[in-house]
Amino acid sequence: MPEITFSQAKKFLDEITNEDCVAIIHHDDGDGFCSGILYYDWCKNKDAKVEHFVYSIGKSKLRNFDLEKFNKIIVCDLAPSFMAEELELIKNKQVFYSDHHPRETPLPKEIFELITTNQGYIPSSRTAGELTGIKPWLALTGVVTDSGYFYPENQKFIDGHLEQISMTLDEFKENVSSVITNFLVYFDKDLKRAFVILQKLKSVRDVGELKKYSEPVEDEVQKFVQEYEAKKEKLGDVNFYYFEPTFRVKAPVCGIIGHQDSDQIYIFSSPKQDEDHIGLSARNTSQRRDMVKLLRAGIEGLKDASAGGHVPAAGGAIRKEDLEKFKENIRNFVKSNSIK
Ligand SMILES: [Mn+2]
Repeated sequence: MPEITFSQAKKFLDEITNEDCVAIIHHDDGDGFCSGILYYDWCKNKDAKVEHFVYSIGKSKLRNFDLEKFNKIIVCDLAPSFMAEELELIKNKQVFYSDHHPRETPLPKEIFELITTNQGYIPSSRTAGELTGIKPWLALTGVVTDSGYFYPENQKFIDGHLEQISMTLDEFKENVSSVITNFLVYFDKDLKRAFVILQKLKSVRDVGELKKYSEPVEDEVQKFVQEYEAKKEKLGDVNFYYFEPTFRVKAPVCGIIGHQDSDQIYIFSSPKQDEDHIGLSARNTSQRRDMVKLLRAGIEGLKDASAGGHVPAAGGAIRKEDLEKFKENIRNFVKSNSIK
């Protein structure tokens, strides 16, 4: 029985009792944390034994989680393309799988799967909020951190939830969702602790307590955004920006600068956590250049390098010592492949 309906998912949750031992496995971003906490709270309210596991795509492995003692497992906000094979390991438990990413890979048929993609872009926290009814403000946080407001199918959900707490979307972004996004960046190396702190917040007013963590992260984002103009390097028509942040703020920095001018071509780069490599993010929203082709040209002939993604946004990595060669490759490529 693979696919289940909303009411069957609700039944799965309703049937959790104090005899159950439930593992919640959730993605490591805002939507993953918020949905994970809602299911965690649900199980606690049912007096079940419950533990959570943070799953980082590309890093975590299900076989490294000690899942032996659990009879029920809830997986949320994790794309099946990363998880399907691993789920074979737990298919003999009662697994409820809830996710909103495109389903290219079928899951083992034993797993109860609530599919929401046919309703549009429904972040996992919205589903968790609608199933559990717990902490509506946290469900809203997950939706907003996952940019759910770009999709009209979430309009009613968002407006209704904002009304409950008498906030506008902009106020909510500034005082709640971006605080929580930055708070998660602050605890990047200790996400278990982040879960404990976030789970304890009882109301949206308590989010202010997280500002002591989010502010240093926000300051760093602003610092690198401001330094961009002075520190960027022109490689032909490509704006190349290398920076070394303390916190993992590359994504928000790219996001802010990359949206300032959709016609510009950007390559952002900063050291990866392993310190031996440099991570690359290429952006050109107007798609004048193909960012995958650009990065692939950049890594040509470089050892231990990778590049991939989509035309407007691609990512990759090179060894630290190859940075100058990479830049030279980009210069040569754009010289011989000029665009209007
Ligand atoms: Mn996610």
